[in-house]
Amino acid sequence: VTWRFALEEIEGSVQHAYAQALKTRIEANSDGRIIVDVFPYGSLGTSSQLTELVRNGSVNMAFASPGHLSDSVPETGVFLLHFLVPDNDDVARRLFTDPSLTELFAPAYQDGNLTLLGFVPEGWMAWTANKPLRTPSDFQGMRFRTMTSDMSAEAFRAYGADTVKTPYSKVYSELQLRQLDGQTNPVFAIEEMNFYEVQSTMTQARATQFVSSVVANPDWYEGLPARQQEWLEQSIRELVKQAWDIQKDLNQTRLEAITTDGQIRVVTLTDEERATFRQASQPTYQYYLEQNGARGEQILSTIRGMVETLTETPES
Ligand code: 6CS
Repeated sequence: VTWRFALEEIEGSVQHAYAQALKTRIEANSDGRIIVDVFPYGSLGTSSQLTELVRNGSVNMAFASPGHLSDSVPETGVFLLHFLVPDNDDVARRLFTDPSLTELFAPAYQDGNLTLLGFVPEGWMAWTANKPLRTPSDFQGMRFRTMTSDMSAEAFRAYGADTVKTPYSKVYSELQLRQLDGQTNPVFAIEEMNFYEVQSTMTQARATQFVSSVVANPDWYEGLPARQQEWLEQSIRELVKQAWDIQKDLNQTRLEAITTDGQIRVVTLTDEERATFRQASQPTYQYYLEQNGARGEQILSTIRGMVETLTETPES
């Protein structure tokens, strides 16, 4: 049996590393009875198109990042809110690898005709431009690329940016042609998509962690024999446990690769500067709640509660 799994990122990426890990586990857990065919980003289409391919059953599974998905599964827009998760690796790691997150979001994905298998973190998002971005006023009038959902854009409209929703594959050329002035992504992506060649400065704001989800076609998933479902779920659980360290290593290595010879300058925001952005981001929380009603309120308060508990109980 072959399972088809599509990625929103190219070979060598965090999603590719996750897919390789998942493939290895599924093939081992099933004793070779299942083969996972991995399709890196490229010929199959944009992130939103990949999600459609899952919905119509052309592929069985894919990564679906809230940055693109939150137009069709609006509850996932919570992951695009800035400063919801503190600048604390220990808290972020435990939050984004907590299996209860999957339960929390499963009904929302179901309504969007997708089965949610799990969430994985991919690293803190940096903001790139041809200048440092130290205050919201630095965003005024900037043509700033975001992922393609409304909530992705809203988070930067709150700072005064002139946001542009662009598929991942088009970002490099539009930055190069100066049709875009800036964009946001984790460091590994800034390296492998070569954005560092066409942007002078990377501002580390640690306002959001990039999170993706693994989704499956509901009919395909429901039709799997019970033990195949168990192999899949077990493999996902094992992947999620390893995910934080995988992305952390890759982001660190790529940071060194693009900064050692000064290809891109790194600016790290101070606590005061982050506080100004935090203030400016407040209306986006209201926007999220307006879009998502009672379920949105429950999701937001659950995540806030988890953050609070994790912050009060640091891992020994
Ligand atoms: O910026 C984007 O569109 C993409 N960035 C990453 C790191 N993964 C997938 C997503 O489509």
